[in-house]
Formats: sequence, C-alpha cells, structure tokens
Amino acid sequence: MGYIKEKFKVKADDLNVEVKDLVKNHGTKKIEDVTLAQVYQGMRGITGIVTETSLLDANEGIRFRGYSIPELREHLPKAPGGAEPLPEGLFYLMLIGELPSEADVQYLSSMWGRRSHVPNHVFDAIEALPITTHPMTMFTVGIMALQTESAFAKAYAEGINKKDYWSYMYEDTMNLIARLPRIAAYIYRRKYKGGQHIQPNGMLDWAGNFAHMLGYSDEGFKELMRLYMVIHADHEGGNVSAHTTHLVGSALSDAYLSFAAGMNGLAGPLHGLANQEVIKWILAMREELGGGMPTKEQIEAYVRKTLSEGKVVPGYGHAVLRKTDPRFTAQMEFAKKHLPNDELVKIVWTVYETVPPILQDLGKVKNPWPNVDAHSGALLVHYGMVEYEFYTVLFGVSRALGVLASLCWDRGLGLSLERPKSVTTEWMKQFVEGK
Ligand code: FAM
Repeated sequence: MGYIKEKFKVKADDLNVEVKDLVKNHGTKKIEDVTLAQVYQGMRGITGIVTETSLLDANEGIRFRGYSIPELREHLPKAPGGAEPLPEGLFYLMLIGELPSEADVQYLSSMWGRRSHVPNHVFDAIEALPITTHPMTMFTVGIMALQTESAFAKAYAEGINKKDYWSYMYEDTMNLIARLPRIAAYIYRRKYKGGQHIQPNGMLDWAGNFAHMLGYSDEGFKELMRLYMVIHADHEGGNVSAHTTHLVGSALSDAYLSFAAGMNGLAGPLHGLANQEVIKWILAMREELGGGMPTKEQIEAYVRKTLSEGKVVPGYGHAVLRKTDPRFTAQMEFAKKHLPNDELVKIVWTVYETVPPILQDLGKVKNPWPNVDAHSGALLVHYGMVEYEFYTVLFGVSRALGVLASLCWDRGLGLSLERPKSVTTEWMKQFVEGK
C-alpha cells in the first residue's frame, strides 16, 4: 500500500473515532430550524452534509482545509520555474488534511502518470457520438465507459467487508483522476483539431501534461491550467456537482458512476456551464456593439437588455457567496501579471465595475458580485482556446480533485445512504393549518 494511502487510512480511523463520539454524545443536538420556504427554494442554507475537504463562508469565500486561495498560492509546491500551485498539492491537502511536501507532490504526479492509461473502448465510445455532441456529453460518456475499470465495483461483486470499501474507492479515485486529462484532451482534439491526438509527456506534472495533450505548449497556458485546476477543484459539499457525486456514492456506486452523475449536474447552465455562457455573452455583446472596446455605458445598456429579456447575467451571483468570489480575484491577479493588455480581459474588468450596482438595484439578487465563471473564459481565449463549449470539461477535470477526495472520506467514515424525507404540498397545507 502506498504511503499516501496508508496516511489516509490512519487519518480516517482517527476521525472515525471523533465522529462516533460526536454522534454518541451529541447526536440529538439540534443544528437549526428548517422553514417551509427553504424546502421549496432549493434547500438554501440547510446544513445537511458533512464534507471534510473544504468549507465555504459567504463573506470570506472558500477555504480548503482552512487555507484560502491566496494562502494556497503561497504554500503549495509549484512546477519548476512556475509560480502557480500544483493541483497535486491541493489534492493531497484535501485528502490528508496537511500541506504537502515537494516529495508528496512529485509522488502524486508520477503515480497519476503511471495510472493514466485509458482503454481503447473508452475512445471508441466517444467516437460513436456525433461530432456535434456537446463536449460535456462526450466527457460523461467517456467516464461511464471507463466504469469497466472500477476496482470498487469488481471487489463488491466478489464480496468485500464494508471496512474495506474505502480502499477500493481510493484506488478508483486515483485511477480516475489520473485518466481524466487524457479523456478530456481526446475530446478536445477530436472535436476541434481534426482528431490529431497528442501523446502524454511523462516529464510534465498533471496539469502541465494536460495542457500539452490539449496542444498548448505555451508556458503561460501551463501555468493557467495549474491555477485553473486548483481554483475549480472544490467548493464545499452542497454545490450540485459535489452534492450529486456524494449522493450517488452513498448508494455504494463506484467513483465512475458517482462522478459521472456529478458531471451531469456540472453541465447545467446555472452551475458549471456558466463559464461558457459568460464568454458567449461577452462576445455577443462585443459583436452587437460593433467590436472593439465597449464603453461602460454600452455595457450597462447591454446588461439591462439581458435582464429585460428575462435572462440572467452569467458569471454573477452565487447561492452561498455574498462577496466577489476569491476564485475571480485569483484569475484577475493572474491576468494583471500575464496579460494586462488583453482586450477581452479589459472588458471583463469593465463588466465587473458595471454589473453589481445594476443587480443590487433589482432588489432581489442576494449576491450581485462575480463568481468563478466571470473571468475564466477571457483567460482561455487569450491563449487560443476559443472553443468555449469545452470550458466546462476543464471545470469538470478540476472538480474531480475535490469531489473524489470527498468520496474517499465518505467511504472512509462509513457514511450512510443519503435519504432525506420529502412531503407533498397537501402535507404542507395541513402542516400550516396545524392539522
Ligand atoms: N443575473 C440575473 N438575475 C439573477 C442573477 C444574475 N446573475 N443571480 C441571481 N439572480 C436572480 C435569480 O434568478 C432570482 O430571480 P427570481 O426570483 O426572478 O427567480 C433572484 O435573483 C434571487 O436569486 P438569488 O437567491 O440571488 O440566487 P440563487 O441562489 O437563486 O442562484 C445562481 C444563484 C448562481 C444560480 C444565480 O446567481 C445565477 O443564476 N447566476 C448566473 C449563472 C451563473 O453564473 N452560475 C454559475 C454559478 C457558479 F458559482 C458555479 O456554480 N460555477
């Protein structure tokens, strides 16, 4: 058993003792009341999930095992000559709960490199889809086709003791994370580059190799991929992709089945697909305004037009955050350092000055500030990745790091099948009438 797996087992056993003590001695302690509105309005704010990997504060933003994104960018190991944190280091932190050493990060890079082989039937399944198929659909089909490789499913079919579930989920997790860049790059090269596939470069880190297989050799793009893979990796457990992966996994579905389900949630326009919607919206605005740099007034008019058409302004708002998303700020800092004169980036910054007051004036938007999606597309377009339908696949490769680390913890803590109670409106009416 590799030393990281051993470390995780010790951590899971220790936390298990604490959790059992909490439930035994405080299990009946009430956390909060639930209102009728919360049940009808997406369970907003209801505390109902435990996720060890990260915690989201409405006013502070995301913390991964207590570390903010600026702290991650400071403390996590970098690639040789690089300045951005390596995703391998974030995965180690989320899984183990400690900052990784350079050696830990290098161990993960090489382990994922060794586990990155993708069987041909996966590519055949993707090839069976029309070339016009959305990349996210190809991505989920590829993940489902890979389910044949599940160590957990095989072991469960042969009969395993529940105390060993964690071990096989860990193996599935490592294998799946290792293979996702290859599947994602295959989809990109098939759909946009005439099927000219690029073989992996084992000398590169996980995100650097992903950039290489996508066909981008620019060091700036590799650095962007490292940052992108870190900031999209996790956002506590209640967002659709994390919650779905956790929920499906609670039925003892393996990592492939669970993550594929989570990716179908990420493909929704109000969740991960927003990153393509943002750049579509900006490009459509620029085209309608005759190209070039739109003025603040023109952007304001276009925002009002969007709202008057009953559409949302993509990239703005959040179900939990009540401030500018630190993931937006991290991207803005990257842009200021690497591409301060990029025209699309400047438009993103002018939109940032313009949108919040307009959304605030509506009086109904709880968070008028930008989220992670408001900046990401402009950075990718700068380096030549203009195929915005592919952006959510990048988001999905990154989100695997958080939701699969969490899945290891779900099985490591032996969490139960998730089964909240549902009621009917008839029940609600009788409830309010006190019957
Ligand atoms: N533009 C226009 N209206 C918005 C809005 C926006 N950016 N954000 C919220 N609203 C509206 C919302 O539609 C609702 O209107 P109705 O009462 O008429 O239905 C009202 O404001 C109250 O919504 P809320 O409570 O402030 O937000 P929710 O928690 O319901 O929804 C989001 C949160 C993210 C779904 C919402 O802000 C939105 O649709 N944003 C645009 C899409 C987007 O950027 N999604 C990506 C989110 C990102 F974090 C991610 O997951 N990748």
